[in-house]
Amino acid sequence: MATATSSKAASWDPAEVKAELLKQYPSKVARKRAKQIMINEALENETPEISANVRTIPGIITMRGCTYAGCKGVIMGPTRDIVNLVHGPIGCSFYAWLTRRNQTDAGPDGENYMTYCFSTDMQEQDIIFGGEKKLADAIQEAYDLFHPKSIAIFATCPVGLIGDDIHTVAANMKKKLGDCNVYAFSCEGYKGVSQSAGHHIANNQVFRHIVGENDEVKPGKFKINLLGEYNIGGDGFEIDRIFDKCGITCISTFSGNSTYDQFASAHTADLNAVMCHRSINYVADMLETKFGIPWIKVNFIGAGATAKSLRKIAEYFGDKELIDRVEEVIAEEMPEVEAAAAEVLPRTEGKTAMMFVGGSRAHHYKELFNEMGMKTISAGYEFGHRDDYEGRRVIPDIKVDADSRNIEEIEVEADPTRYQPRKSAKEIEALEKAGYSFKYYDGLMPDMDKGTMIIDDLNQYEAEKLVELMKPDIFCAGIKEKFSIQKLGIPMKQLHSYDSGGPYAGFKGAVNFYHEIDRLVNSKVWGYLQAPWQRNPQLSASYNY
Ligand code: CFM
Repeated sequence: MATATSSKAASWDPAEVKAELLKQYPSKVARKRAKQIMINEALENETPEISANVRTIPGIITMRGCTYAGCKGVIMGPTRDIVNLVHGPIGCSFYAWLTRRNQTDAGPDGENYMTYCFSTDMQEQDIIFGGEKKLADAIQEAYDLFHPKSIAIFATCPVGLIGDDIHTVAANMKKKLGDCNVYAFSCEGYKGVSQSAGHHIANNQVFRHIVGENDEVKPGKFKINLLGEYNIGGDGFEIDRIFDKCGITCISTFSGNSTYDQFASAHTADLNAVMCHRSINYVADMLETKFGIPWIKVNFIGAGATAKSLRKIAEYFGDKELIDRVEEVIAEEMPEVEAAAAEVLPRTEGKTAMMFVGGSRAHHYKELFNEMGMKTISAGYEFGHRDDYEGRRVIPDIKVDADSRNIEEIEVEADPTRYQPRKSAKEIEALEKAGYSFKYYDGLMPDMDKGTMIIDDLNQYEAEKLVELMKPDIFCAGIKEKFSIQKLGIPMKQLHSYDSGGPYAGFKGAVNFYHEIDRLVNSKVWGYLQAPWQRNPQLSASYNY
C-alpha cells in the first residue's frame, strides 16, 4: 500500500520503510527492534502489541535520558521552594541546571531556589571513603544559608555503586534540623531503562514524605489537582489563566510552578486531572486509593482538546453554574484561535509531521497538528510503556521484567481518617453511563491513522533514515536530534524545551503554535540547505598499480 504524503515527497510503503530501517542491524538486534517498530493498524479495540520500556541495545545512540533525569529534572525540578541537592559529581548537577525551561513564578514569598545548583560535588576520595559525611555537611550548609522548608536529596550513579545510605542521612538530618522535611531519592541514573523509572521513584517519595502533610482546607468551590503539567515554556501559566477564568481552583500542580505546600495539600482536592499519564499516573492512583479522589485523563495541548478537557472537568462537578461558565470561556477564547487556524490553513494543510518525544507529547501534539490540517505520519515515545501506546486495558498483560521489578511499588491503603470518596458509586456509574471514563487513558495508537509508523525508543540512525525515506515537512524531537535533522534540510521543532518558544498549551498556546509551525514548514531556507557532501559527492579512489 503506498501512502501519499506532501507534494515534495514521493510515496512510501510502511513495510518497506520498516525493512529499510532494520536492514542495517545484525539479525539479533533487528529481531528486537522489529518489535518496537509498528505499522499502525488503526483498529479500535485491538492494536498490535508493541515492545516498550525495555533496555536500549548497547551501541545504539538512543534519544533517552537517565533515571536521575526523570526524578530530579522532571518531577522534582519544577518545584521552587524545595532545595534540590544532588549527591554526586558536579556534571550531573550542571547538566540538570535550568535546561528544561520549566518556568516558575517566585510567588509573594519570593522563596525560589530554582536558579541555584546544589551539589555535594563528589571527588575521587569520596568515592573511595564514602560520601555520607559530605552529604550531611551539605544539607546543613544549605539549611544554614536558606532555611528552606524542605530539602530533597538525589542519588547519582556513583552513590548507588559505593552504597552511601542517603535515606539514613536524610532521616538523621530531618531530626536534627527539626523544621525542615528532608528525604532522599534512590534515583541513580542506571536504576531503570530510562527516565520513566525516575518518575516512579519520585512519585513514591513525594507521596510518602509530602502529600497529606497539610490538612488545612483551602478556599474554592471546584477544587482539582493538575497532574503531569510541568510549565515548560509557560504552558502551566496559560492553563492557570483558563482555570481562573472558569472558576476552577487548582490546589496543586505536579509539578509545574509548584510549591512544597501544594504537594502537601493535594489530598484536599476533589478531582485529579491527569495530563501526562506516563510521568504521574502513580500519584493519581495513590491519591485515589488513600484519599478517595478519582482521576480523569485530560489534555490541554490543542484548542479543541482544551475545550474538551474543560467540559469534562465541569461535567464531573455537575454544577450548572460551572458548566455555563466553561461554555462562556470557550466561546470567548475560540474566535481568536479559529481566526489563526483559518489564516495558516491554506499553507499548512496536507503537510506532514513526525514526533518523537518522551512519554506523552507525541500523542498530545497530534491534536495541534490536526487543527492545522497536518498529518502525523510517524510518532513514538522515548520511554512510554505499552499502556501509553495501546491504552490502559493492556496493563494486566504487561510482563514485569527484572528492570521494572527493580523499581519499588509502594503499598497504599485507605487513610483511616481522611479517606472520603468524592463521588458515590452511584454517581460514578451515572457519569460512566453518560460516556465518562475514570482512571483511563486510550494511548497513542488508536489515534494514529492506519499505515502510519509507530516507533518506540527511536535512535539517531533510524531518525535520519526515516527522514530520508518519508520526507516529512517537520520533525519534532529534542536538542540531540535538532541539528542532525536540520542538516538533512528538514525543519526540526523541539517539543521538549520548545526551542525558545511557548506556551503552546490552552487557547493562546494554540495560536502561538500555529504561527510558529506555519513559519517553519513554509520557510524557503530549508531548500537552500545542502551539506557539503550533498553538493560534492564523496570522493572515491582506486589503487593505481
Ligand atoms: Fe510527561 Fe513531560 Fe513527556 Fe515526561 Fe520528559 Fe518533558 Fe517529554 Mo522532555 S513529563 S513524559 S520525562 S510530558 S521532559 S515535560 S518533554 S521527555 S514527552
